Amino acid sequence: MSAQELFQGLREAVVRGDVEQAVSLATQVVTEGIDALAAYEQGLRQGISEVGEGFAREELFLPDLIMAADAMKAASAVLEQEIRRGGGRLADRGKVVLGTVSGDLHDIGKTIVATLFSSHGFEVIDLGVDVAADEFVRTVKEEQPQILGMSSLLTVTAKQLGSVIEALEEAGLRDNVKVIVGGGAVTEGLARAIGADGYGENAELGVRTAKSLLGIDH
Ligand code: B1M
Repeated sequence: MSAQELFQGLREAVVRGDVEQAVSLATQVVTEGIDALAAYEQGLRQGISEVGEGFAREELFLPDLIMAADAMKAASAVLEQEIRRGGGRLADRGKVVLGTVSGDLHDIGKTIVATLFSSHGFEVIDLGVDVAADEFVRTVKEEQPQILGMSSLLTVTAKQLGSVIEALEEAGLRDNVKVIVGGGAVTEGLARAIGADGYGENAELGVRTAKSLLGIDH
């Protein structure tokens, strides 16, 4: 199977919510030495986006979303090992605290962002999902990361991003850390409006933005 056929197969497996097929194709990507990040973006991510669109059009329902997410997570776990593999050899680039904001339980995108940061040599503290502003602030105070990364997929929770930045300001910590935001509910304009330092349209661009803010070229 060519790389494109594998990507297409991954996309379809996510749409069908076929965990077994998704894992089998992801394993094939790894064993055949195909670019795992490309398989993630052009295969899995395309599939889950299609499912999201079907859900928005009310052609698909919550159980479809859950099955697709299960297939995506299972196959991602296989690809993530490969994406992370290069990272061990890199110099220590600094510390990143990551999480999905309060009220939001979506973790697939945030997890790939965590994987990519670690593959680029960063130490990652992943706080998970539904992270309250005071937990972000407490962790920034205790861990003193160079980067705070936040994800938001729901329009109703996007305002939390700005609340965390305000809470950092109130705690006198805002100048100690660069804040990067991303996720389906976030745009570059929103990032600018709430005073974030950077925005990642996808995981790769998020990490690239973080590195450029820290003055790391590549
Ligand atoms: Co929900 N969901 N969901 N969902 N879900 C969306 C987000 C939605 C757009 C679907 C739709 O209507 N089209 C919609 C939100 C509408 C809105 O607010 N605008 C929605 C809804 C409504 C809901 C519920 C309310 C449904 C309900 O219960 N009636 C509910 C909310 C639960 C909650 O959070 N409180 C809900 C639940 C779920 C599931 C649990 C079933 C499941 C999540 C499983 C999980 O994450 N463990 C789920 C899923 C799978 C989706 C869709 C289909 C896919 C999300 C995803 O994983 N995308 C989604 C539709 C869509 O996004 N098209 C949808 C793939 C992932 C790789 O992309 O997370 O965007 P993403 O991450 C990207 C970039 O954005 C970027 O990099 C990643 C990789 O390139 N990025 C960053 C992300 N974070 C970043 C941080 C950075 C930088 C880049 O720097 C720090």
